[in-house]
Amino acid sequence: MTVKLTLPAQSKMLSQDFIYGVATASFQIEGGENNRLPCIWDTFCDTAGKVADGSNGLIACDHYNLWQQDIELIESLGVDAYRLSISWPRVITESGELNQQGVDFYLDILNELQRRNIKAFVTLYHWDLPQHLEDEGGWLNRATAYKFRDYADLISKAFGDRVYSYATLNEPFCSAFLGYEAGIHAPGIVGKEFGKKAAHHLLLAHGLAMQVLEKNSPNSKNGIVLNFTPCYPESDSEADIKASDFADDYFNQWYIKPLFDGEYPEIMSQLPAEHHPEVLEGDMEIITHAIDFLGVNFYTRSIYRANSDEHFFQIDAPEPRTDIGWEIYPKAFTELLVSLNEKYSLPAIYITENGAAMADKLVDGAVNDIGRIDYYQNHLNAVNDAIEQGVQVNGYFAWSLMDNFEWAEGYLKRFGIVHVDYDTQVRTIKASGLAYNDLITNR
Ligand code: GCO
Repeated sequence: MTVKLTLPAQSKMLSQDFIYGVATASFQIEGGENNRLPCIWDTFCDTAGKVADGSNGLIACDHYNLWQQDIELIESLGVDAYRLSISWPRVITESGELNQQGVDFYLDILNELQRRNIKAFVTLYHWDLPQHLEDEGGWLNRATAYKFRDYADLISKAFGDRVYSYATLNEPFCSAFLGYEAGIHAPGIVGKEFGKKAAHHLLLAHGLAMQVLEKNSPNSKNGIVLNFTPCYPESDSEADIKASDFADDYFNQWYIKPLFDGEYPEIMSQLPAEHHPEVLEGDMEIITHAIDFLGVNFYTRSIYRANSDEHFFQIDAPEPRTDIGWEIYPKAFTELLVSLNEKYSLPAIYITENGAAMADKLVDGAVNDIGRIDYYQNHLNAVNDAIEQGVQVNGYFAWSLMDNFEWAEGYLKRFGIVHVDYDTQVRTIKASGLAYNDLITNR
């Protein structure tokens, strides 16, 4: 049985220079922990009750050892690009020098990608902060932003011209809010007074890293990856609309508005002073450094109602939902892209992540994940609709290349277009991976 992914015949997404890729992140796939310094996710995993299945990243997909076959796998999918992240604690020593063994691991990968004509989209920070920096306050410590700049400087010099695109950060919302406010991601700090402070240091880190990337890697496309969960009101009531707008500023616009407008959303004035970030003179100038692209990650939307105690109340996600409980609502993807394009003067966009967790079953050596194919079909259409409405999207990355460590969910949720058997490390391309390959190769 073949299920196809299709796009309208005249779609820009069928042109040869539209970039299709697959994405992963270091901690989620690599394993090989003994060859690097500990990071905040190692500590988080070792803390009882934090990760749903009590697992860790010690082995993960064993990509540290299996990277050659994984690159063959990527090539077999027919994609133009591979988005990977660099493990900061693998490439930088505690005293701030390059760790050559770790650098060589990535150089081998980058060289192999180049040899196979696959563009490397490198993310410098996908959440695996070295633990020794967390011990100094992590993203609540302004100095971490400068440590990140130094790391970006050393590693971009070491990589030379092998990288097609650098993203400074992946989803600073998750690092700041989930890590330092809600506490459901590493380092697990809880408190409303922390989230926006961490966010500011992350955005500062981004701007500082942009400065060194511009110098060291002027020919790559340098930018940032943000995630968006568009906010919708439960009803047309003024109160619900106000609640949903507040949530949108708090969760989404907070991370993009400073990049383009040099200021935080106006709701700052409604937050208690103790929750405000410390913004020093010149910070916003650094943060507004021009970017060559904006990476957009999209999975779902959320719905809000007014609430008398808080600014908003998020209601349960309606059906249909993916296996991780996120509503499937592709229309929000189109509306998001169109609205960002209206609000900000954006550079080109890459969809750097989009995909779905499904309760896959490997039967007779195959995974017939038609639910995931359906998700991809509807979301590819949603991107195409946005392009037709004038949004410049230059590429699309499926999250993820393969099943991997899904953060607080451990290995329970599968996002891959390739199945991973964690006992044997055997990879099996799912029906969605075959459909993706068919779409790309038959453009
Ligand atoms: C993300 C994360 C990924 C997740 C994916 C599904 O950038 O949100 O980068 O690491 O695995 O989003 O939750």
